[in-house]
Amino acid sequence: MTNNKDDQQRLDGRTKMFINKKMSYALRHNPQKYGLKLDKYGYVDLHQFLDAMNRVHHFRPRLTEMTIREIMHGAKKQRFKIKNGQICALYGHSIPGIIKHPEKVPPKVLSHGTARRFLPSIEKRGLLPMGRQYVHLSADVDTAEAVGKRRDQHPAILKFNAAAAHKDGVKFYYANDQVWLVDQVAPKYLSR
Ligand code: HQG
Repeated sequence: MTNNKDDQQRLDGRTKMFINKKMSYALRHNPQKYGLKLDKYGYVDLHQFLDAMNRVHHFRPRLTEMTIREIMHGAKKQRFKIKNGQICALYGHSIPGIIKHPEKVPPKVLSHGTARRFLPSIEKRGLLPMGRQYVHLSADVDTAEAVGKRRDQHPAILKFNAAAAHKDGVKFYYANDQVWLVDQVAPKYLSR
């Protein structure tokens, strides 16, 4: 690990966002492009990850563990986790092999923020993972609102009766304190 305080101070918001995006891309969507292989929990060796990121993107100054930790701590969303010299994305995966997440008992109610234009389809088919491995749910309405605003200025916030679904045997996976994952959500558990 390089102690690179000066390098960090030079990192502006745009650079941090760029690094964040590339980290998400590598750890959620296309590790292959970086010559990386995630384990079944989505983890990869941190040093291999840093080498790959630097090789592909030619970061100057070089991307270090300290910079990544700084970005992670400063971010509003907890997207990544570093543990035992490995790093993973906590949610959002779209790679072919299913990534396993810890199963947990959910809060009684979860929320899902979405675009109003998707509602007719969601009312009919329920929530589906679409391009990702899992449906993503928010622990609170503010988070759901922020998620929905990515696609609609006035998003629809759906209430998911997680307690009823859990009782019926639906499995819930924990990503972080704000984000929960399920395989899909039947329309009967959803309300406005
Ligand atoms: C919608 C970001 C039509 C669903 C966010 C959503 C989150 C349907 C979109 C995380 C549907 C999928 C995930 C159906 C679901 N018919 N539309 N039957 N079922 N949809 O991006 O939940 O910033 O894959 O409502 O903040 O929006 O990247 O999922 O609008 O936490 O860290 O299909 O990604 O996090 O969109 O977002 P997404 P999401 P980051």
